[in-house]
Amino acid sequence: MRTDAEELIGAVLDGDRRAVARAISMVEDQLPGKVELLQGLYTRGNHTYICGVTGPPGAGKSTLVDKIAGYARQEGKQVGIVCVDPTSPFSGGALLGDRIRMPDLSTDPGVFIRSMATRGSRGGLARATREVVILLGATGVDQVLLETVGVGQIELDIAETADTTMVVLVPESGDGIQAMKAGLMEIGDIFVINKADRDGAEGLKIELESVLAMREDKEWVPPVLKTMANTGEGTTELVETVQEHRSFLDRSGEGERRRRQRLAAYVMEIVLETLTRRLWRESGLQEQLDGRLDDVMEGRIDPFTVAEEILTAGGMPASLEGEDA
Ligand SMILES: Nc1nc2c(ncn2[C@@H]2O[C@H](COP(=O)(O)OP(=O)(O)O)[C@@H](O)[C@H]2O)c(=O)[nH]1
Ligand SMILES: [Mg+2]
Repeated sequence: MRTDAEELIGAVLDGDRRAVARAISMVEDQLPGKVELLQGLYTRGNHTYICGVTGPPGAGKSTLVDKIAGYARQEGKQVGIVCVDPTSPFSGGALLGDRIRMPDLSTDPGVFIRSMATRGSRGGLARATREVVILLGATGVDQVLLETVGVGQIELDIAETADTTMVVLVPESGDGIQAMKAGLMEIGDIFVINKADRDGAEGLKIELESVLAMREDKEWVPPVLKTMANTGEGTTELVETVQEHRSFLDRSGEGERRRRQRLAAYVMEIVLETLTRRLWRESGLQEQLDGRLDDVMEGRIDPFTVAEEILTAGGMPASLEGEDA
């Protein structure tokens, strides 16, 4: 007899929309059975190509994603779209907004769109996003487009889930400088200057290109393209460039290298998270820490000694120095 989880896995693999929605809720709400579900789906979703689209709020990321997905649909390919916008002040607001801006796509059965709610811890958001991407990948889509706001470290962590990272900027005074500060120059494989109808697009292009020329990766020099997402101008070239990068990742081995690194980090994260949870919640060490905190506060004992006590109580070597552990 098939279990509930097996049934759900089967339905998600078939691309059954209601099953996909249910599976996503399981992942987002951390419901029981989530792990079994992801285990079943992982081997199918493993190699789905992920294109990240990141940049400041209002740069035109959603409009571009809509266009890119539209091209894939013209070729008869299915697409997954995941939008993460932690700067959105209303829970659920991002979904509505994207629905409004993606009127064709939200009713197209070949497109799976999901906006991530900003519930829970921000680290939890990165984790949930990664898992939703795995889920959508498993439905048999050709690619997953992952929109993130490139503003902080958590957002950069999410962006690292992608195979190709597209950085979207607009010609506004200081936008290039902001991008450099936010670490976007290091992570971008393709740079897009959107709203190229505005003044300063060419200047920003030259500025970006001079910074990118200093990057070490010689095999792929990130191109800088100009687009007007709302009219579609330049988006054909952009889609071609994304395709070129996708081919480059395959043929150079760079895609495999990135995936390997990502998966190692992912497994380590799962182990660490589980260990941490067990240690604090299930082994009574939280009480141990709480009981010692006053002493640390008042300078009667140092944090290192308390950490050693906790490790000993948890049955681990107490030494805080690395080598002999
Ligand atoms: N003038 C101009 N407006 C654009 C262009 N691309 C997008 N927009 C508009 O910019 C606003 C923000 O776009 P959106 O895709 O939601 O940005 P996001 O926050 O990066 O996802 C919307 O009103 C778009 O219609 C463009 O190339 N030129
Ligand atoms: Mg958006």
